[in-house]
Amino acid sequence: ESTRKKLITLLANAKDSFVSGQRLSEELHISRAAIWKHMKALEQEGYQIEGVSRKGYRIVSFPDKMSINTIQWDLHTKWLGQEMYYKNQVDSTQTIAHQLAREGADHGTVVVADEQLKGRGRLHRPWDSQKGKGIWMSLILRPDIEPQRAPQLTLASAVSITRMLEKVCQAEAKIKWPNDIFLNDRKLAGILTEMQAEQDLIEYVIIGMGINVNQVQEDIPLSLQDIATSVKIETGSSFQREALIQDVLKEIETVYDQFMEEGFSAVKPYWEKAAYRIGETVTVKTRNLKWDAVLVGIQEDGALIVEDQSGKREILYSAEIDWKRGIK
Ligand code: BTX
Repeated sequence: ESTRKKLITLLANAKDSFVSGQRLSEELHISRAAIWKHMKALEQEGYQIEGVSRKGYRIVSFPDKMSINTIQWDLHTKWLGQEMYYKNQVDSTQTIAHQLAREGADHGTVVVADEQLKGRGRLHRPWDSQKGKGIWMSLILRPDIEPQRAPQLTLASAVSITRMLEKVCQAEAKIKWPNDIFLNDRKLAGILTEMQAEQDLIEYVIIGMGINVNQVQEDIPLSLQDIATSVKIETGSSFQREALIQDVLKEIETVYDQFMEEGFSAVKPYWEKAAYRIGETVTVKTRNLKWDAVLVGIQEDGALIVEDQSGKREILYSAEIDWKRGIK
């Protein structure tokens, strides 16, 4: 498995040039016959490989379908996603991640699916997870922090997603507290953080993220036509989902490490830079109440600060924000 990964890395790094069989065999410490067998296996996986005698091998095209190989060959993380599960079709990557975590999966384990049949958001709301179009992924984390700080990981992950979108897609996305990513006023991505904890100890946290990537307008379900969007719809370009996954995992790892070392205050400025509708009046909904208030920002611990017409400030740890356009 790791030889396969090294092989793909060598070939992928050479781009369009050929890599000689001799060089592959020296670097991987395997025979020429073994290399040939690996090439056949890669072709089975959907890689198109050209082999020319005396020149060597090169990758002509990567598989359309995502695979662990194509995600991991250019993944430059230290711990996040080094252990990875890829599934064609699942009910929800969250469910699989919970199961793996219960069975003892390592901190940093990642579950990716091409399609979810029962993708879910908060409060059991459904998350549309069409086959082949988006990133449907769950991360297993085992942070040594108090359980009440887990929501800060949602904010940190949101920051990471906006950074990836800016770098890779040149798209300036905004974060709607606490867990949504918006692009041009429509929902592009969502984060679902779930936790297993006992008193003061986090056993594990699952960060689920759904990012709409290559949907065109007709792919968006009727009920979401006015509220959802994709990178493709907004930028006009398609993106290889693997590349986005590689980058977002790298961003999350960087932000997470900083968060663990320096606390949430290290993440807060980045969050503020990407925050949506700060200073504007929105409708705030809690379990029993609904009122208009100005979004002031977040506290040092990530809680939301809102201010009503009389100037009275309130700190919210769990709430929904809405605005007149009727989003959500
Ligand atoms: P949320 O509760 O904030 O948002 C859910 C709401 O968003 C839905 O009620 C609907 O209005 C809208 N919605 C549904 N699907 C989409 C979509 N594809 N794009 C835009 N808007 C949509 C947000 O919850 C958190 C979603 C996390 C999804 C990931 S995917 C990987 C992992 N597995 C899983 O089952 N959930 C997470």
